[in-house]
Amino acid sequence: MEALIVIDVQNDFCPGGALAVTGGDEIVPGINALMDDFQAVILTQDWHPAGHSSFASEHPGKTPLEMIDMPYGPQVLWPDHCIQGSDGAAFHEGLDTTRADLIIRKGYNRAIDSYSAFFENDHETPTGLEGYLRTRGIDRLTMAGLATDFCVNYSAVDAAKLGFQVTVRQDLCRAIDLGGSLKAAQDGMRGAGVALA
Ligand code: VGL
Ligand code: ZN
Repeated sequence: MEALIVIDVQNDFCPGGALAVTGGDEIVPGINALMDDFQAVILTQDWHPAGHSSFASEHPGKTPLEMIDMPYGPQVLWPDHCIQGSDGAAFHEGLDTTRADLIIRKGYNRAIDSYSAFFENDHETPTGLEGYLRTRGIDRLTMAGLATDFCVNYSAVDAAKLGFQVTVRQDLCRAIDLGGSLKAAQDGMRGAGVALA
C-alpha cells in the first residue's frame, strides 16, 4: 500500500509568507492532481507555539538564518513562522485538504524543532507517524511539498532509514537552498536510498 505525504504546504512557506520559499505555491495544482493515485493521503503541518526555540527572535543578538548550537545539535534560526492557529500556519488555500486521511502536526515542542514528519530534531522523539503507517499496512511513500532541503529531506531520509520505500517528487517540491543545502540534501537523500523523481 502506498501513501502520498504532502509536507508543509502552508501559507508561511508560500510567497508572501513569513518564511517564503520561492515558487512554493506553484506545486499546489500538481500535488492535488496526484492525490487520486494513492490509497492514502497524509498532510503535515509545521505547528509552532509562539516563542519557539527555533525562532531567531528568541535569541538576543541573533538574526534569521544564523546557526546556533542546541542541546540536540546545530540549529538554523528562522523568522517566526507557522504559529499554531495563525493564518501563516494554515494550508495554502488551493491545497485539496478534503482528500487527507491524516493531518500530522510537528514542531509543537517549544524546546525542539521538528523538520521530519517522523522524529523531532533530536532524531529520537517520535511523532507517531511511523506507527500510523505501519498499522495501516503502508510500506511505500511518495513525498512532495516544502521545503525540499529541510522538511522534505529530513522526512524522506528518516522514512528510508525506517525501511519505507521512498520517492521524492522533486518537481513538486521547492527549496530554501541556504548555502548549498539543496545539493547536500539531494546527496543525503540519494545516500539513504531515496528515489529522486
Ligand atoms: C521548514 C524551516 C523551518 C520546512 C519548517 O517546512 O522545510 N523549514 N520550519
Ligand atoms: Zn518550522
